[in-house]
Amino acid sequence: MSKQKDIHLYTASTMNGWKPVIFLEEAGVEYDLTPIDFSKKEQKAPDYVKLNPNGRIPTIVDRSNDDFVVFESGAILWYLAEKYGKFLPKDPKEQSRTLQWLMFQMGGVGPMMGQAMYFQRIAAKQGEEHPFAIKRYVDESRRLFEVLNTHLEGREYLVNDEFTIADIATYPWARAFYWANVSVEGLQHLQAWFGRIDAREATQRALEIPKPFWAFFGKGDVAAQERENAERFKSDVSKQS
Ligand SMILES: N[C@@H](CCC(=O)N[C@@H](CS)C(=O)NCC(=O)O)C(=O)O
Repeated sequence: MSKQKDIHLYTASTMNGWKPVIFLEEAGVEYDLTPIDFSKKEQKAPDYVKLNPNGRIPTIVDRSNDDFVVFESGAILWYLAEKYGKFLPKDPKEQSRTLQWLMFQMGGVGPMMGQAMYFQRIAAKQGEEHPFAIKRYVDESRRLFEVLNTHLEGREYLVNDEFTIADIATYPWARAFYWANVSVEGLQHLQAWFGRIDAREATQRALEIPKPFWAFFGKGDVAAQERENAERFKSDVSKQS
């Protein structure tokens, strides 16, 4: 029997779910993976909620550290970065900058785009039409993109020229602008940053784990994947009405 890996990752093919996968693939760390199936509500199963009190993905268990459990994707990235000494600058100021952009993603880009996606791709497909909410979240996401664009002028990555966990956290969200219907027109520095990370083999490999969901990026059979996605969150919409 093959030896268990130190890191056991529970995840699914979503923007938050890909963050630790991108880290592990980029760092070349081997890990065990348990895919979580939303259509079966596995993220709400009592045994899983003991690991992740929020009932969401991702979660890691570090078997080499007394089965230490980490939930919240930003905290997972920070934990892995410290454990493996990767994608986190050593200099205290640079490290603080990394944390600032990580928080900007966790508190801004992720939640705003997440709601923009939810209202358009899930709620609307289940008959809940809320144009005011959609406009609010799409506009706010675009505003955050403009902040990223201005910051990225003259920089390769969010923290100067070093690929860090701030890029790992922000990329899967911002790159899914298509799915949220947020325009990136005129944002050439943001687009150039997309291009740089699009060219990173390990990151692109990670986007296929546990399985690809190309519709987020406007590719493949978008209508079919949209139906599949709306279906897996159907019960969330019916709970609201
Ligand atoms: N703040 C959390 C958010 C996690 C989250 O919302 N995960 C979504 C997928 S991107 C999820 O598990 N959704 C399933 C559900 O809502 O039941 C994190 O960053 O880890």
